[in-house]
Amino acid sequence: MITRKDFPERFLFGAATSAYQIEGHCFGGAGPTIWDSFAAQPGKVANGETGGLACDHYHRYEADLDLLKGLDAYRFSTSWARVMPDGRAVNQAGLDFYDRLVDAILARGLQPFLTLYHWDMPAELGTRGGWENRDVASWFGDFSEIVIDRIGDRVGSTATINEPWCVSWLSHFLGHHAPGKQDISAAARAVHHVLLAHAEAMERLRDRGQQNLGIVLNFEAFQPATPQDQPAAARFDAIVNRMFIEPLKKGRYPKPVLEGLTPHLPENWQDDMSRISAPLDWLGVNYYTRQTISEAEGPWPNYTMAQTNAPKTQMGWDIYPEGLAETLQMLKTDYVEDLPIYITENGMAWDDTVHNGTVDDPARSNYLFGHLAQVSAAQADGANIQGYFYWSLLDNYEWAFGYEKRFGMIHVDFETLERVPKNSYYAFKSWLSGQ
Ligand code: IFM
Repeated sequence: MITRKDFPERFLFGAATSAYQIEGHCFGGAGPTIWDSFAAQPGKVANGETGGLACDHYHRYEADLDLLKGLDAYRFSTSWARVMPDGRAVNQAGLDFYDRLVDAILARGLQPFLTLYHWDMPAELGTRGGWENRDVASWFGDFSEIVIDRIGDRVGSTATINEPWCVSWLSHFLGHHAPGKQDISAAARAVHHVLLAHAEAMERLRDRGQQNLGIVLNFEAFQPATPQDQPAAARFDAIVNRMFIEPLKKGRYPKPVLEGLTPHLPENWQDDMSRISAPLDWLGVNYYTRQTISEAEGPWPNYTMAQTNAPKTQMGWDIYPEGLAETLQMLKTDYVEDLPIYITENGMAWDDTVHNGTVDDPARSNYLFGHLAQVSAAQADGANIQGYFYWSLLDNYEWAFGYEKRFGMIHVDFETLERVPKNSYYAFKSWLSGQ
């Protein structure tokens, strides 16, 4: 088994969360988000649950951050609807919260890794077209400036947007996330506008002298179910893995993406590509699983996911650690060369239960150390990886799955809000301390 010593001394180990998933959105003057609107529609979210109370981290953040002692860094996000409840006016109490939070992170010797947007768009902006409206770039630019003006002096690193694929494709084409559309034109516009909003925020933050700016993308390993399914697998790869990194690093959409999206992209989209491909200081990589792809009937992109016999998480996702090294190798070769990479999310959900004050979750420890071994292998192959964040610190609101899926290293009882560190948490901490 690998040890802490297999990683460079300055390599950062941390845990990640996001605002809407843990804070409790009914506190502190936060406005409704697109997720509140989505959850109010019957059948969209398990039990119609929202992030209204979540883990009550808004009130319990000091004790939650204590649990991170022994790690190097903490990745968190700022809720757009907490800072700008109606998308326009600023809620000072929201900024005050993030001000206190950053100080509390630093007080524990942790490096704060900020993600500006992790899916909590104000509902009011959603009614004005959300990510389909080109104006979202300036709305997001305003929000980014307001946050950075308040806490930018103390965050070591800033990501603009978490998982553009989820913000656009999963939410506007597949319909699984807010706003729940299944419309290729809406999806194409959202894809492009997420990138444009990223570009706008990068420009505004650079103008303010903010350093260490990046973006967080999700990637999935993949294989064709049979050799005949290779073209379908290539379409999957283009949409899931390359639709954002290629514009960001090469200023163009992948060809298989254009085959489907060209008629639906906003007019004159080409004119935005030089802004979108402005340099990044680092890239965040979120990796969880591998998909097995088959051809499907129907219109582009006509692929489907096949079932496999691989071991699975509570989400039903295949456990395939090697895919992380494969992804990192692909990124290095095809896109980023030496650009610093952080693994900004990696983790698994399991149906964890507390027995006599203990949560025994060997599957999660195996998942964690299995993936860390792949990070180490990718480093040995020359990938410039500078840190790893486990997803997630706490069990939390898993979006359309409500509170049923448990990704945390810390168990949360959603009735009493009691926290119980799982055995994987103790395993990670003792591994970090070299024991
Ligand atoms: O919980 C999510 C997170 O918000 C974004 N990345 C994937 C995680 C697990 O589904």
